[in-house]
Amino acid sequence: MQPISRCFGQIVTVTVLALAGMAAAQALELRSADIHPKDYPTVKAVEYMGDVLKKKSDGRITVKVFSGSALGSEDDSIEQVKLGALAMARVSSAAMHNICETTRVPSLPFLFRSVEHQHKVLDSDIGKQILKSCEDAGFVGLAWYDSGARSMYTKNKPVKSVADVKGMKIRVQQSDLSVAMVEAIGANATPMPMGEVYTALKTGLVDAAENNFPSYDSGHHFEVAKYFSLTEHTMTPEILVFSKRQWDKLPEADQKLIREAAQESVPYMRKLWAERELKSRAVVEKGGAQVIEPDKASFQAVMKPVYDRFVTTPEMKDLVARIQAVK
Ligand code: GTR
Repeated sequence: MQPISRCFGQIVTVTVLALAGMAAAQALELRSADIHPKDYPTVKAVEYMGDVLKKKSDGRITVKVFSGSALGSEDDSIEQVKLGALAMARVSSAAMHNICETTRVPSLPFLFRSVEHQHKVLDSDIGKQILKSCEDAGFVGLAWYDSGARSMYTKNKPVKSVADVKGMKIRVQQSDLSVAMVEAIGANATPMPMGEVYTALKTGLVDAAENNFPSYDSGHHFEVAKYFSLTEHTMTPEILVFSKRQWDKLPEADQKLIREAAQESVPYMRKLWAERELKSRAVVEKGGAQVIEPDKASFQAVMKPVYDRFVTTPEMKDLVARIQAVK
């Protein structure tokens, strides 16, 4: 028989170990992927969300962002999120187009009249409905982030109207809608991940690409395609998605904290975004890019086939009508 004192010591040790084990089990590190570099507004916004979450959970829940494509392309990280191997991914909502179809709506060409219009829509029930629509596909939509407007940039000649892009090979995001937009303007679409665009432009695999000023800058695309034509043909927002597989294992209280923290990062992101757009425009112009004011109406005039092809279900039609009605 063990002396009583030794027995007691063992009980204390076991209890301490058990408590430590419980604390460790509750500590939660959420891993998130982003293709953009560390200083990009999307990366900073998710890190900010992590700071908020850490505070709200007394240090228990943290976020680690893997930036700069450390976990692969956007399609790779979406796959990981779906499988539950990764908690979150910040991607362009275009990367979700073929996964949950209502995410196509905010990308429809010339749908938003302004940034204010877009913010109003995404902050409303419409934005929430679209975020929610990805759950059946395995993704909890947490937040919309800004991405400004996307414009065409070309290597060999400036684009002043839609006639100038006829027959051009244009890189697009890997989405049917992005392909359709380029077909509508009479050009040939080449879908590929963002990480391949610089080389594709440089080697002449494509004649053009389209994006916002910050990506045109951070991807160094301005060095190989210097004519930036302000077509502003789509305002595809960024989206932050959470793995439904991981989500369903979390206590409701934690789900609530995560949602709140994601929402709190939105105004912060918008501020960073507005600053970054101006900064990137200055950087690319200094680096030799020529910014052109094209005939935007000529692009808008040919987009009807895109609406006809993608706005087909009653839900899609209703969403578009409600967005257009937002003042
Ligand atoms: C950027 C967006 C990225 C990525 C990229 C692209 O504006 O932030 O998530 O989708 O465009 O064109 O692939």
